[in-house]
Amino acid sequence: MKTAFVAFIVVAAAASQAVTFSNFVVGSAPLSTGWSQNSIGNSVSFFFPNAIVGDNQTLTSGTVNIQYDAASGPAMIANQAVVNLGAFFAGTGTVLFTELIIELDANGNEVGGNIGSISHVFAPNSNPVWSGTINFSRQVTNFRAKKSFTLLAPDVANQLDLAAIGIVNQNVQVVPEPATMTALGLGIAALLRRKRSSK
Ligand SMILES: [Ca+2]
Repeated sequence: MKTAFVAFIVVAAAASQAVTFSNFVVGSAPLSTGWSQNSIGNSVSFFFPNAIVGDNQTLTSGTVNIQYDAASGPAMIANQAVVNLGAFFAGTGTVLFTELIIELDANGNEVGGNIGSISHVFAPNSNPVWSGTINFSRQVTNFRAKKSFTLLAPDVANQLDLAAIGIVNQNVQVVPEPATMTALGLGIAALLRRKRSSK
């Protein structure tokens, strides 16, 4: 009975671990036109129906930039972000990706330099799907992610040249603040004491 009660408290604490994603800034048209995002739990995904350059497209090169803020949630801290990307490319098609992570203070101002960064190039013959992990140089409760995609597909005659963004997904890893673990432990101990004395 006591074990079930403690397990319930731990599950309730775990259920509140959602990261909040906000302040999305996405550009630029026409490649970013029609963009959307979807966030579930600690994960955010972006969709770009018009992020394509190359043969028979409006542009043969262009950029898409994504910026958003993330908050780790009550009593949690973020220490890592995993990037999952997919791209379509043919002929000369190339997609250059970079991302920077910057800590934010309580007012949403950027503080210090980058606490993490990563980059990747999708080029002819490379795998169309890629994942990378950004380990933060320090644990933070609020941060800003800045992603940049440069799409290039200069025309070469008699071949299909295209570059497009497919999957853009990010998973933020959060862990309990050390102080919270202590408080949670003390809270459980207090509840158990109260339960015991009320019998
Ligand atoms: Ca061509």
